[in-house]
Amino acid sequence: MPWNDQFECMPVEQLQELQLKNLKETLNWVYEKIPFYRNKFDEQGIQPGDIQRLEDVRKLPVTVKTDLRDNYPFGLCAVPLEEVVRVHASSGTTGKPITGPYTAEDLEQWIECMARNLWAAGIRSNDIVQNAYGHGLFTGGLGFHQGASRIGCTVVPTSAGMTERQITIMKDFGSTVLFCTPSYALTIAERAEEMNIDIRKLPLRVGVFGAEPWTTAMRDEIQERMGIKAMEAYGLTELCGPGVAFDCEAQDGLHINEDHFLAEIVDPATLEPVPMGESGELIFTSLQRRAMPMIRYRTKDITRLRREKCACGRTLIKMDKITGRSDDMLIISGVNVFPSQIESLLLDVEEVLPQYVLVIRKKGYLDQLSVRVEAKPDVYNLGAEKCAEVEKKIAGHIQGMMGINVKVELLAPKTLTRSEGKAMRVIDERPKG
Ligand code: DLL
Repeated sequence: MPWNDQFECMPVEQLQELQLKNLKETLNWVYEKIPFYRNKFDEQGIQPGDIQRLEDVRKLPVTVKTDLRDNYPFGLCAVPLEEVVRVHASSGTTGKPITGPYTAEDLEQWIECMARNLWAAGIRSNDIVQNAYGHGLFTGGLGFHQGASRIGCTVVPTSAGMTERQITIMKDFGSTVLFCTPSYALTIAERAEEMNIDIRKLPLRVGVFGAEPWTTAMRDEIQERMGIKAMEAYGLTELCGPGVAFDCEAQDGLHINEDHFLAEIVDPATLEPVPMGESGELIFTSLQRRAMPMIRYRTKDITRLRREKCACGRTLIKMDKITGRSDDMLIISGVNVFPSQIESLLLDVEEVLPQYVLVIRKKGYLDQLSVRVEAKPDVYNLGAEKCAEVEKKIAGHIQGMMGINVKVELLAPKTLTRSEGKAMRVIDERPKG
């Protein structure tokens, strides 16, 4: 049974009616309260009243990250700060952070979305949950904390980092659930092996991972090494944080909390809608938020939507695992390449560890990709000849599967920095500008 079957299992037609009602209210709200949206709508000659069907949302202008940066910190906030009870922020890699202000009601909705997510992962009030997402401005720590508290779990807010202590606490407290990024889960698994602690023998039984792209191969690896079920959370600061979409026991796509977020998929180049089931960029419109609703926000995340009956009984639309971000897409010898495709292939190679980075350089006019991946210790110890053989095998595998030539460099185990949060998988050494 879902956390909230009224909304999670609502007949689709009824759900869409609700979405339309909330969309209209949100558009009136932003038009009245936020000059940025009013001006943009006016420029396009569009009024909230022109939106009469859900599809009409396509008539509205899109919003992008730079709009948030340009209006930093509170230019897109619809309410006076005295009605704001929390502000989160995401640093991003460049420039000013973007902010996420919440009214008390927004916070309440976020907690509801997170409770649905964690409940779907099978988490109940008797669980001891170790929350190793970064606590602070990042939405992961507090988002998961509040959701688990709502269910009534025993929450242990370890935050990210101090990996040995994470493992000691996991063992001493008997944690049954772990929250962190998938890359940090691997770091924890590796450190535990070095400490001679077999996580598979501990009470830990489920993890809820997210905040960065990860493949199903990575999911299998974590499940296997930790002896747990690896469930997923998806979200972004701009919309609330985690809790936008989540997977259920079927582990076959992520249900979007559609009563809160209206999803579209467009072609990132033309912004035209793609047919249902085809891949493109995910765009979201907030349907219930008050402090900072987003209208047609371009996530840059690439996925596809599926409206289908799910074994779990939820009617909420599903999205596939994110395959990458449109700004992460590399074009190598004319082939579009997402880091996640390389990850899937690397995780199939038994001689290497799931620790890798991709380095892009410019050679003449062409982009060149190097794959740096750590060898397993016993393979590395066999010497240079063996390593060269494995490098050749991986390069051949990538050539065969993706049709691109890459340079593969096998590294000594433990060469790459271990992740405690969002892993850095791509190093772009191409000249800027
Ligand atoms: O990462 C919120 C979050 C926290 C989600 C904890 C899940 C768990 P931001 O820091 O604003 O928010 O980053 C948002 O991270 O646009 C995606 O590119 C990526 N991302 C988040 N979840 C997933 C996921 C949080 N499950 C950006 N799979 C998003 C792939 C994800 N990418």
